[in-house]
Amino acid sequence: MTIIMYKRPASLLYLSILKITQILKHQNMSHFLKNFLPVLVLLVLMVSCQKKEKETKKQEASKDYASYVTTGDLTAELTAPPHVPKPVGNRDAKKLTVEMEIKEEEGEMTDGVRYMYWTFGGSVPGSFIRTRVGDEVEFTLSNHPDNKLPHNIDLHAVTGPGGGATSSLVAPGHSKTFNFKCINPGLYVYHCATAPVGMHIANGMYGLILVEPEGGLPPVDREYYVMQGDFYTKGKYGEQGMQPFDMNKAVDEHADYVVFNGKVGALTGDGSLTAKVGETVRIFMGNGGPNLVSSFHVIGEIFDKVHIEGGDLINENVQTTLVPAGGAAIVEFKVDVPGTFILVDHSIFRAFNKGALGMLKVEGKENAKVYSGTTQEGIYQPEGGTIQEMPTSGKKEEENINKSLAQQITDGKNLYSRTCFACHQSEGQGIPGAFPPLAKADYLNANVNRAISTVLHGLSGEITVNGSKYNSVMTSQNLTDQEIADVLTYVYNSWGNNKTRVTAEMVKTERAKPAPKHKDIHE
Ligand code: HEC
Ligand SMILES: [Cu+2]
Repeated sequence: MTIIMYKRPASLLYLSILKITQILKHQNMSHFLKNFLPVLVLLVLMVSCQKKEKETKKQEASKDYASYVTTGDLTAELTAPPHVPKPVGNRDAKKLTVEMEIKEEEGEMTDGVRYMYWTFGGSVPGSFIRTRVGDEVEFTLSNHPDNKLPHNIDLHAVTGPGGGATSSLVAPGHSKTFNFKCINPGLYVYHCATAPVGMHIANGMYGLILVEPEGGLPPVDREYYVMQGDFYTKGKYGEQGMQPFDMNKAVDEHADYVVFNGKVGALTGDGSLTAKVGETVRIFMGNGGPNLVSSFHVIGEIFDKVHIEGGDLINENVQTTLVPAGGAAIVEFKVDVPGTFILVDHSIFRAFNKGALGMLKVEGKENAKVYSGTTQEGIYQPEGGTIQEMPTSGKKEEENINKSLAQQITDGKNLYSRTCFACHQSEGQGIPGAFPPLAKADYLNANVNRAISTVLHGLSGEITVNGSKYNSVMTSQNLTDQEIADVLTYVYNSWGNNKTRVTAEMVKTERAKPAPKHKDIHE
């Protein structure tokens, strides 16, 4: 009988019922009993056995950690992001002392933008806490005497009223101690739950607590702590100076900043995460909210494993994982090739316009089998063979060689509004944290050959423009010498720049030089 071949009892049962009803229509009852009753009995037995097996498994998983006996004491190591404390390994469950201090501290949201952060342990997100199932945590929450407000803590790893919030409300200059048992393994968010709760969270009062299973999580080469949060300021994104929290925007869920680890660029440049080719990276990814859900993605990587929502269930081969506000996920992946891998909230305007962008820099040997970069670039001629040359060479150049300055500026302006405008913006003002300004730009005015080279070959790596750091990628612009001369002449003769005139000859000289080497960027 073919149905026996199906492995899953549920579908088996369903198929047999189908079969049986079919047979009943055509044959008499005694025939049915003789042939199919034994099969049916067998099936029912199989299904009930499976059910029992499941139940015992479930019991094992929730082994009664509520009454699990601890051996010895330990003071928890707390770390600031992106670092995490040492794995628990196979240590026994212990009485674990956690001491955390709340600090209200001014910090930098992005270049020139100050923000008053409220923090657990002096960082956003707050200190990472690492425990194991069965640990009995003695948690002391201190509110620094310089702080202005009372605070408390609600840990999602706690089984008890308010997740600890009701026991931990503490005024400035005081401390509170409460105890809880880690009963369920998983990665959990903690946050302040003092009214107005949304405001305390919006100011950075969240972090992660990991409860490892017995024996610990499987070892990996690198572990990192990343947490997303959305921020609401009186001024728009990038508006300079001290920016107070904006309650109306928060209620409307109109975030000005969506960032990893508390500020724009926390995980770029010197803050980038690092790894070597061949290593396995584990990211403990949380989302403090207060409002937005994260579509967490690493450009150029696939998560080999995701502990969905920070729980036991593991999904494999995942491109983007959803991390809810007040939720978490553990993602793991092996890095196979070198390059810069970009961490984003794939609600993508948040990444490129609101700050939700980080970097993982991987060093090591190329592996052309896995990824080989551009292997060929050819001339594409959709109209057939009429265009016989690369557009940069020959006649076209000669035709335009005697343009007046005014003509160059007009043509350059035209070109600018077609190609550069999308990133550098209409008045060359750029976008803070993403695209450097070309208006009154010291970097541009300092070196014309460098500017020509940028448009010719593209640019990546850290640069400083008008005192602000940029660490992003400009792709090479496929333009002729004359076009590059025109667009740069337009830029140099606009918005307070130094009125340099760039000629096609200058671009030609620059093109003849070898192109600068760029780090490989996987997008
Ligand atoms: C897709 C977005 C994008 C486009 C289109 C683009 N750029 Fe850029 N540009 C950038 C980024 C990003 C950087 C900074 C790269 C870095 O961080 O290393 C940059 C840097 C520059 C710089 C050097 C920094 C400065 O502020 O002086 C110049 C000059 C420049 N671009 C000119 C141009 C011109 C001219 C065009 C149009 C022909 C253009 N760019 C088109 C993204 C872009
Ligand atoms: Cu608080």
